[in-house]
Amino acid sequence: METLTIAQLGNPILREHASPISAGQYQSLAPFFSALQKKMQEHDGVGIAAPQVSESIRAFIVASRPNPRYPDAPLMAPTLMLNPEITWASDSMEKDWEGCLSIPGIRALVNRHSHIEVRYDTLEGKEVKTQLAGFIARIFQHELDHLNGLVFLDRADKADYYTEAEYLKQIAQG
Ligand code: K3U
Ligand code: ZN
Repeated sequence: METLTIAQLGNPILREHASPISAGQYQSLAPFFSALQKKMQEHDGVGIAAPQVSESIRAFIVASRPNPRYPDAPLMAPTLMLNPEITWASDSMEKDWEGCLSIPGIRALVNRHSHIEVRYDTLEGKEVKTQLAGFIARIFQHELDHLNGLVFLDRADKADYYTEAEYLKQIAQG
């Protein structure tokens, strides 16, 4: 497996609509998904989508953990989600801070559905239907956007774009 590189904002791969994966391909992609997870962990991310490493296929990993911004975030082991979809979304929305491995050094406030119902396939081909809330729902929506050619800045007000330095000065450290 070639070393994976994270595509940065401006790379047209991030603007593509990623292709569904046929169930027959799942197992043959296992080495790629292992490398994808390693890449996410190397960069300390809580998620990563296949198009971010230039594979335009409908797959991502979600891996929540408590962190300074989201101290109550549940611990969720890295979970691979294939052909994921939102099947229901709450009317209630929440604004909170996001970052992106493809847009280093920038943070923004993004409005997301607070509760969602989703479906996805596992690597073994089993369908999972579940409800997500809070930070995990936020990560899922952020990653699903990557499969549809969107980045978090597309959903933020320009007045809510912060550099990492200003975010740390004004927001994270009061
Ligand atoms: O902003 C980041 C973060 C890391 C740990 C805890 C809290 C925030 C790093 S960026 C990140 O993990 C993205 C990963 C991406 F870009 F590949 F999708 C996921 C993400 C972070 C924050 C909110 C929603 C999604
Ligand atoms: Zn991202």
